[in-house]
Amino acid sequence: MSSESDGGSDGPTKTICPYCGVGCGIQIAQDDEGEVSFRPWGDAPVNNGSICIKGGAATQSVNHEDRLTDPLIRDDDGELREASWDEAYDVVVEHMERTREDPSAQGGGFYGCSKAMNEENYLIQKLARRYGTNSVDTCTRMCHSSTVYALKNSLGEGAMTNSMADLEEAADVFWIQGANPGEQHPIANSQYFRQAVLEGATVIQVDPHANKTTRSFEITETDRHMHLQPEPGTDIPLLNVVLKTILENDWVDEEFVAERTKGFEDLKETLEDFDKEAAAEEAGVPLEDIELAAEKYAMANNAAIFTGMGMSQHTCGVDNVQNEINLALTTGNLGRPGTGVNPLRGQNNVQGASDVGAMPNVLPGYRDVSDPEVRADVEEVWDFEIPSDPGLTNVEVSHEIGDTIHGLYIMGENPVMSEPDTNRVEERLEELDFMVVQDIYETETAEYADVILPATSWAERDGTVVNTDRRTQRMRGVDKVHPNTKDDLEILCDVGNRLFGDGSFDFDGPEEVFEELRQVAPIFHGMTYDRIGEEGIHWPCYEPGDEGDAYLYSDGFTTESGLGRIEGVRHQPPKETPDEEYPLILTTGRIIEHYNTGTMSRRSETLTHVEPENFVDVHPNDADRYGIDDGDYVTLKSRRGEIEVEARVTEDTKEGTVWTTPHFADSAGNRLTNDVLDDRAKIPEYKAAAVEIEVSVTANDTDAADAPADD
Ligand SMILES: Nc1nc2c(c(=O)[nH]1)N[C@H]1C(S)=C(S)[C@@H](COP(=O)(O)OP(=O)(O)OC[C@H]3O[C@@H](n4cnc5c(=O)[nH]c(N)nc54)[C@H](O)[C@@H]3O)O[C@H]1N2
Ligand SMILES: Nc1nc2c(c(=O)[nH]1)N[C@H]1C(S)=C(S)[C@@H](COP(=O)(O)OP(=O)(O)OC[C@H]3O[C@@H](n4cnc5c(=O)[nH]c(N)nc54)[C@H](O)[C@@H]3O)O[C@H]1N2
Ligand code: SF4
Ligand SMILES: [Mo]
Repeated sequence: MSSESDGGSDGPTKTICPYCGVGCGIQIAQDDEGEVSFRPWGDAPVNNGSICIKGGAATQSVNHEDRLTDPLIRDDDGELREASWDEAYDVVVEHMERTREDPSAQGGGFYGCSKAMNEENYLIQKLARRYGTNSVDTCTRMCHSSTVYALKNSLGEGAMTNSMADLEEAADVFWIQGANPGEQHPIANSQYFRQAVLEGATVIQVDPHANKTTRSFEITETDRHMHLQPEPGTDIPLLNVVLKTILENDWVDEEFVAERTKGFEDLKETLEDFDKEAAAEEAGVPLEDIELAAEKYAMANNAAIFTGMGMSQHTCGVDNVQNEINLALTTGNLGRPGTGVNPLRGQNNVQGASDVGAMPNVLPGYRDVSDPEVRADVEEVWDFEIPSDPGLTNVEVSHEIGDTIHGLYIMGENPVMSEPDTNRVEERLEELDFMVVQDIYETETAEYADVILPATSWAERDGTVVNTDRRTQRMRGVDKVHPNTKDDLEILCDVGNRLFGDGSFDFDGPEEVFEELRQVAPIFHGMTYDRIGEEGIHWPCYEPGDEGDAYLYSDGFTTESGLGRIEGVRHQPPKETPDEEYPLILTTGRIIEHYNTGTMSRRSETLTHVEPENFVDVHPNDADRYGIDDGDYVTLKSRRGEIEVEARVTEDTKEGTVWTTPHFADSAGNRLTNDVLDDRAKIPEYKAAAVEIEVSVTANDTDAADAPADD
């Protein structure tokens, strides 16, 4: 099913960068040996030919010698051996049938892949539902599920309210809280936001850690911009100070609040006895700085909020984002160009994977699976009964292993590194009866798999993806690098046909799958492959003439009442806060060179050359306190595990807060993180855990030049 027609050595092929949700267009070429290389795409719609370090290096991991080339089966002795596809499928089907019949089981869990195409995520959710469960999910759960919950609940749609281009044109304040676009969405930052800033826009960054966003706008070097550095997990008190300052100074947009919102009285009540001084102290930010930031936001003609993992990945993630919504609604900063509450989406297709229904509570197009009318509508097309109870989220599935979950089908996720509390995840995976991993490499998770199915990579196949501002774009592939790999789409159809044999998975290529998606998901109904073309189309696109909306809510919100919902929220500290034994707060974040669990970026020569290993940022005062010099190796220990990493002594981080990344296998931040969830969105608290720190190898030690021993 790889696109022989589009690829080969006939010339570069236009596709989309496989890393982040900005959705930059790139070209790829292939030589006679099958090696794939990068070419710029000069007039690509999102990026006009610009590219960040990851986009330019993306093909390196495609050619890497670690690529899976053939199906692998684990024998009884625990060893993996190569097998034919038929043999591998037989094992998969036999186990899946057995698990389904187990009366104590919920039927197993399915993980979709935010690196795979819309069509493939559509198929895995259809496979799960045909199999008898709604327990299908993707990494969106660990990412922006809390943001989506709050946005959907209070405004109507779970996506960015505005698009990058209209923000560039119209916003005069960018309020960036818990997001680092300078590293995580570099082209959005350099191409769109930077342009606006050059033309006079102000940036207010709220982040415990200084980073490339801070530096790219020279935030600390002018009076125009501000960097507020709160302690992790204190965003609610900080934003409540902002909101109370706005109320006290009559900076509320009364007309907007009266006509387009509800719940303002509730906010007023919440803030009535609220003590601004105490809250600012709790956040560790001078009160006058927060007040000044509030004034800058409230005085803007158009102010846009950007929200990221620093807000979403807390047990109070939904409330964190609700408070940002409160800020936008109270000041009338919604429903116009240059405004809104904007989650820059993470992976190249995390938006699309959710849009096409790889979520436990919704069918394609965000249609409620528990609504009998919705199910009946989709059943007309699918011709099988859809289970009515919402399924488990991926982290809940993981928690249920050994109890009600006995089998996992993982298409392109790496939970051993990406879920919180790695040591427990590994113990649970040992308890599974059966796990199939479908990936492009033998990942840390694949070490626990019974069957490993080798997929083609993004560069070798066709399909569509949705970027952060809802632009649906086509990806096109070159020839397979390894002949015995298969597209995710083909694998899912083969498994579906073998399991059910009823025609539900008879598709001849991605366009046929997309045609079915259009029938069941109204937001895609007006799109076809031809219309998407090279420019892409934003959803919602209900009818063939629709161009999609550049920004949402110009006339009203899509909540039931048509009003935007304001709701006062109160501080809920992280579930684990520092104490005598574990005196520091650890938070985790990303760096520009590496990507999530690093399976791809660690297999890129360029990226590993720039950043070969993990590190922890420690404030100079903490370094003094614990006797740490820059370059020492330190042991970071939480109640759940420990890692050894290089210490970087820097004022980038706040005193009392240490900062590391989730990217490196031997020292991944998730050995330490706390596996507690937001009640509603079920997102883990990746951004706050209590730790202690101790020098293990000093920089002066001659051994220190080498990587640390694993003791
Ligand atoms: N280079 C690169 N780009 C990526 C990725 C990658 O791994 N590498 N991953 C992609 C994915 S999947 C996603 S979801 C996005 C994520 O993009 P971002 O949302 O930018 O991700 P993070 O770096 O995890 O977190 C953002 C910031 O939150 C800050 N933070 C930590 N705790 C708190 C807190 O309590 N409050 C506040 N206000 N801030 C806090 C961190 O210091 C960090 O600077 O990036 C995507 N793009
Ligand atoms: N401590 C901490 N942990 C975090 C976070 C954090 O900020 N801090 N962030 C969380 C967030 S936002 C996210 S999104 C998750 C990410 O969690 P994961 O989704 O588990 O991590 P990735 O590394 O993106 O995994 C993608 C997998 O897909 C495989 N893959 C790539 N292309 C293909 C393909 O075409 N087909 C198939 N079948 N497989 C493919 C890759 O090899 C890799 O194994 O991590 C979460 N974990
Ligand atoms: S900004 Fe994102 S999509 Fe664009 S090249 Fe960089 S990683 Fe790829
Ligand atoms: Mo993410």
